[in-house]
Amino acid sequence: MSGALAVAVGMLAAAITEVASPIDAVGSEVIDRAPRWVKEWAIEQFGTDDKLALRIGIITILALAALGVGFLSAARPVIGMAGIGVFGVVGALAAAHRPTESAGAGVPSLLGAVVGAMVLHRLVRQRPPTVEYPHESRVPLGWDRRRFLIAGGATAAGAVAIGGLGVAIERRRVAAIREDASAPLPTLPGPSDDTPRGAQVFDDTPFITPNGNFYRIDTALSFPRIDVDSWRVTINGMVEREVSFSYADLLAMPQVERMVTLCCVSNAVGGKYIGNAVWRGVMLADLLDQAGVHDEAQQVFSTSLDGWTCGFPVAAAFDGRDAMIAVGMNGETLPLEHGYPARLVVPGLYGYVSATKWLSEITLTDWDRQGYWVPRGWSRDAPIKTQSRIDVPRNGQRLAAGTHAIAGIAWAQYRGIEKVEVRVDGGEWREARLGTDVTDDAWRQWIFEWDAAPGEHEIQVRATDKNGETQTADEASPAPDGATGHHTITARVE
Ligand SMILES: Nc1nc2c(c(=O)[nH]1)N[C@H]1C(S)=C(S)[C@@H](COP(=O)(O)O)O[C@H]1N2
Ligand SMILES: [Mo]
Repeated sequence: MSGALAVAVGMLAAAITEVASPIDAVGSEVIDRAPRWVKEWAIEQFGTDDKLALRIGIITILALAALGVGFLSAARPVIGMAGIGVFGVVGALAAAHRPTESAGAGVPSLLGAVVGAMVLHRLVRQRPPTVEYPHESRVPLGWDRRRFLIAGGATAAGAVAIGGLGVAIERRRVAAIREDASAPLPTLPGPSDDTPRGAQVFDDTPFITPNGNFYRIDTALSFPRIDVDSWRVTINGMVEREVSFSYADLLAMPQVERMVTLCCVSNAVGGKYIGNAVWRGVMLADLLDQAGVHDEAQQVFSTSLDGWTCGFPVAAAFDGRDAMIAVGMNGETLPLEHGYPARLVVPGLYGYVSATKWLSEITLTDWDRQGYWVPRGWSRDAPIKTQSRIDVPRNGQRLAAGTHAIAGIAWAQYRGIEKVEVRVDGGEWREARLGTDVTDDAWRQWIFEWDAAPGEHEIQVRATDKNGETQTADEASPAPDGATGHHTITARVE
């Protein structure tokens, strides 16, 4: 209970002073240090809920440790206080070590530990001395026990109340950012997020992914501190002149809208970490030209408000593809989850090398600097691989014999999709009908009419890009540069 109070006080102090909460700081350190397979496993197990799972994990470990320490401290209170102290120091070190926090961020954890230790000290002092009684009865002395329980209960209640207050303050902070983010963007002529005619050829997967359903992948446990009025994105490094732009600057510049399908490198074959949106913003090349990029620059390296980094070749900013700093998504202001106030979107590159959310800085540099995921075993260069997915029928679905649609999506951003083929039970590859070719940077839907005979059937799909390259059948896991293989499902026809 003293441990819980310690954590709660730490969280409250962190919320009040707007530094990373001790739990999130430890969580972020865990995320940064965990080996690649642990992260992949976590993403696979918990998907986008991996952050919640991690928080619950940390709190569970803390609770178990507190229980253990609690038992030991019944005999020797010093152990309890030392235990709380150790956790306080771990929390403090984790918080102070975050790339966006100063040493002061450790204070809440230490404060929490001091309060926890003091309360523990008082609690154990109230306990009856552990002496042998000359009685046969094992019933302890009534009033002492009751007082201990009351004091313990009060401590637990205090921990819950203080922890709750900490959570409430953090909620208010996020609500204030969301309030800013709800200001509408200046209007652009023409429709923005209407589904182009003929692009939607089956119902189950919307051609344009609604913002609320768009996958979310990032290392952030809480949203970074964002004050849109003072926010700026700076372009520096190997440039003629450092330039920086405020949010109002970006909104006042010529805006473009581009449909781009974003995809995570950790998307397994058939996975759901992919989404298609109409992004609105300012062309990156125009902004880089204002800074004047030096010839020796190799990498467009970007940093987020929470210290996350990534980088892609300078060529990708100037080869004509629609790389942009986006401020809008599907006709709305860029949602907080997807990088408000601004993020990078680069067609054809996986998100982990290009799509920095909560953008803060763009540095033109060489390849010596490594983005967040590169030293963690992921490739420096990461063009999106040509892939396809079956969305209808669902894997294992039971169907009545007769005609059924097999349908799904295929993508090869920046190259474009030329052809999609379907194969049943290892037979001939047969061409599917494709939805409208809206842009090479977005996925294409496809549909295939299947005459289903009774039995269990294996269905596979493969796509060919506009360079004439057909996706490989070789199965590879997401690391280090994207999964390959044919998405394969089974259907039972009765
Ligand atoms: N600040 C920040 N930006 C980030 C990341 C991150 O961890 N932190 N993850 C990247 C990865 S791996 C992907 S796939 C995309 C996902 O963008 P989304 O969450 O908007 O779908 O964001 C990228 N931008
Ligand atoms: Mo990703």
